[in-house]
Amino acid sequence: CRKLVLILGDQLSPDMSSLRHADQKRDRVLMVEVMEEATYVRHHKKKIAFLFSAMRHFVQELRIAGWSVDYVRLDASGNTGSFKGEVKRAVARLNPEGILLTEPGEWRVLAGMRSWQEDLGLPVEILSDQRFMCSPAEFRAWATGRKQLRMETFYQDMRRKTGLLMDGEKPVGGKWNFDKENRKPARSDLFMPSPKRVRPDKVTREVLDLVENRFADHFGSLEPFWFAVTKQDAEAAFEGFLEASLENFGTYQDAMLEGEKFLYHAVISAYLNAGLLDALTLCRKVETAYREGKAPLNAAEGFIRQILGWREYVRGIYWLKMPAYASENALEARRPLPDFYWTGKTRMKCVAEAVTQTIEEAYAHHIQRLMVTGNFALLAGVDPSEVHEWYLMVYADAYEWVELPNTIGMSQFADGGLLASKPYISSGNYINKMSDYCRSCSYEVSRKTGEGACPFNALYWHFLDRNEPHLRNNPRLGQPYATWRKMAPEKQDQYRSTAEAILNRLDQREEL
Ligand code: FAD
Ligand code: DLZ
Ligand code: SF4
Repeated sequence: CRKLVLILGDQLSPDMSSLRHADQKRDRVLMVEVMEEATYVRHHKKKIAFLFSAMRHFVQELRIAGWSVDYVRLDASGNTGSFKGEVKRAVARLNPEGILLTEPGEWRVLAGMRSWQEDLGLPVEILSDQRFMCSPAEFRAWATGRKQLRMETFYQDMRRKTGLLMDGEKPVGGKWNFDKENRKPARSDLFMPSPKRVRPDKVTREVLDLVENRFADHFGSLEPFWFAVTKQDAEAAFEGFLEASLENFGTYQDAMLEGEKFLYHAVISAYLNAGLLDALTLCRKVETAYREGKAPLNAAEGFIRQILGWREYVRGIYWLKMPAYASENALEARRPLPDFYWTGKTRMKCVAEAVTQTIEEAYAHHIQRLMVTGNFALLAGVDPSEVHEWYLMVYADAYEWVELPNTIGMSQFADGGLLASKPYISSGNYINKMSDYCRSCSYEVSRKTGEGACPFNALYWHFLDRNEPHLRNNPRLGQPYATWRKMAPEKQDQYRSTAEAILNRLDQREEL
């Protein structure tokens, strides 16, 4: 063949730049299931199953569209287990003139590819990934010379660039951001839509058997498995969201309810990140729903901000700051990740709910990740690299380019405030306001200190107290620090000793 076109497992779109630059008649596509990618962190079983099944379905589509494809299954004889090993074997087999691919999503993989040209003795052409609306180079140009790299400013520029929700030069509705309207707690008697569930076909069943056999000791439940694994089903899932959930998406974006794993969230991140859905298309559809009067502006703007704003922004930060970003630890947090992140066995109802549904679904919505599991880890001083590894492992949508800035920056403040203007911390009060978890928790949210008090309460003050040298000058923490300083010394000591007893339990690996 002329060129070997390597398609990675999260590049499952017929519009990939690599395919657009290839010649169907003369070039050959290569896709590989490799142990290295399945185990560089020991991914949730559902994530591996989703990706392998989506890859196998995508190959069928490519072949129908006329491409010749070499597809290497995980259990194929001779599978070397790595991208490089498989490319090497394919080069020996097919003798191509060169290799063509779209840039990978992770620094680790790109760093490996940089040596291929020399090692294989062939030209390796790496194209930019056109699925994103802002390239790493554009983001770097945007970032250059700025004192602060705030998402909000970036997002406004992206609105102007794409014209999404714009009336000429002005944002639709006269404001860029309707977040203030998006903080309502939900009620369990509201009608809750449920994401589209797809019954596993023969291809998926085969993959489920493979994963059960080869990855039995990985985290999470494999079944029931209901993810979409084709573009068609992923698009249907998104249409379901537009019809049933978008209307309430904004209003209840920060809400949490016991037993409600999805609320009004889209549950599409795994599809989007793997290439089954296209980001700009989703945003345009949501804008159309708003313009046709099918969704309020706070919902449409909120959704578009997540994708056009946050998703593009975190990717920009990732490529701007890697590789150093992965080992940032501005607050010098060193505690190991508590065992209950793996088991869900804790008396803290909010944490138990978030972890249990993560085990079951490889999914938790944003506010669970940020305000429950992320918040607890931050308050308890868990080593951010352990927190990062957990998030990368347990969610079906996790790839380092999106997970790392969300964890290191947004959730753990380990970059010292590059991404977030203040640490996302809260006491039990906020969780109680936004959820109904506390009602059935064995801790008492209104109790601040002593036996039976909600652990988030004392840990909150302990966090501020112990990190004062790092945080005292943060303007957004002025108020809590003022409250802390005004507090009676005996009260402060009660908080300190309650928090230390909790941290001690963690260190002794006792139940919490
Ligand atoms: P919805 O709430 O319906 O939002 C719609 C879409 O907006 C999402 O599908 C997603 O593509 C995008 N989006 C929303 N928030 C963010 C964000 N902060 N960053 C990037 N995109 C966003 N998202 C991932 O895709 N992969 C990850 O590995 C990941 N790790 C995270 C780790 C932590 C600690 C935190 C706090 C957040 C993380 N997120 C990650 C962001 C967010 O939680 C998920 O995108 C979201 O929960 C996915 O569910 P959904 O499709 O129902 O999203
Ligand atoms: C996540 C993942 C897994 C589990 N397995 C594979 C695989 O076998 N083959 C493949 O091409 N890609 C896989 N991936 C996705 C890659 O890890 C992803 O492409 C890189 O991390 C770059 O984002
Ligand atoms: Fe979580 Fe505290 Fe509420 Fe229990 S009381 S659910 S630990 S916030």
